[in-house]
Amino acid sequence: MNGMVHRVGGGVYTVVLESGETVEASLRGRLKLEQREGDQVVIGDRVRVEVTGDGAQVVEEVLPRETTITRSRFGGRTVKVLVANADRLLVVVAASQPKPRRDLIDRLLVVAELGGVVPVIVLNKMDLGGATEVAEELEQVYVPLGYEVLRVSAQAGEGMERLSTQLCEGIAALAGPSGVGKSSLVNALEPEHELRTGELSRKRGTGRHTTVTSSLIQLRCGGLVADTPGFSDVGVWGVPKEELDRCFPELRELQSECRFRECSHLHEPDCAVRRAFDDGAIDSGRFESYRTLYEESAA
Ligand SMILES: Nc1nc2c(ncn2[C@@H]2O[C@H](COP(=O)(O)OP(=O)(O)OP(=O)(O)O)[C@@H](O)[C@H]2O)c(=O)[nH]1
Ligand SMILES: [Mg+2]
Ligand SMILES: [Zn+2]
Repeated sequence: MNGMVHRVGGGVYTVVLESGETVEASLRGRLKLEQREGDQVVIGDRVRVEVTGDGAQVVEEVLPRETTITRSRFGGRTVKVLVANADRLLVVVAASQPKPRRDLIDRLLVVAELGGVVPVIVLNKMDLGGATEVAEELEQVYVPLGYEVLRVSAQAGEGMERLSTQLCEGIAALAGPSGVGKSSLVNALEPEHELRTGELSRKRGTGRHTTVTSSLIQLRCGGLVADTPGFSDVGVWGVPKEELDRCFPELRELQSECRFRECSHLHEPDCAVRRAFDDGAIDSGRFESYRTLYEESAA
């Protein structure tokens, strides 16, 4: 019978079957081998589970993934799928404590674009001082690109209505640095899940990696949400350089007007992107993110 992996840990795969039943399964030998080679079975994977002669549940097959959310560590040379088949990636940042990092937002937006997942920027901790200015700055940059920016506060309960439209349908994954309130947002929406939330480090104002494993949480409102451990090193290892511009909406729409088809938009003549940049039509932080990722990505 087919089902979806909701939790992975210690070689045990918790699978919710189409019948609604939850089973704990192990992997078939062949899949274990692939696992060792780096292609892991992850939460959100649709799998076929069979019962063996002695009554054990075994994952026999992983069905093709529709979307992926990957993580490649900054500077690292491996790519790991974090969540399969997600519909949305909620890029969660805090208005402050910790302050949002534009470069990290851009990296996560690229991860979403690459994996075929719709990104939504969630700005939490709107209850803190100075939050409105931070929100306006982010909205000014990202809304014209077609990205939604949700202002929320897990603490004050602000924006929960709009957050629920993102979380209560299909599969959504929460990603962002430690301490921005990813787990707190799920608790604010449905307290019964009692996700562990953490204190911020007083010295650095950063989170302390309270969530350590990812799992899919079945929300009462109907959606599935993947709460992932916070991370702030997102690389794009494995992304061919010439595919990077299609991950930036403002570059994507101009690239066909460049003289060269494989224009890097960094030094070629007659480049529509550079022209737009010089005219002030492309945000400099965004262009900087593109340049940095271009230099980092595979040849
Ligand atoms: N002021 C304020 N604090 C919040 C808000 N949401 C979360 N926090 C606090 O931020 C801290 C971190 O919250 P978590 O929910 O554990 O953060 P996380 O993003 O899940 O962190 P990791 O699991 O480490 O990745 C906790 O002390 C929360 O109480 C908010 O809307 N406003
Ligand atoms: Mg957490
Ligand atoms: Zn160009």
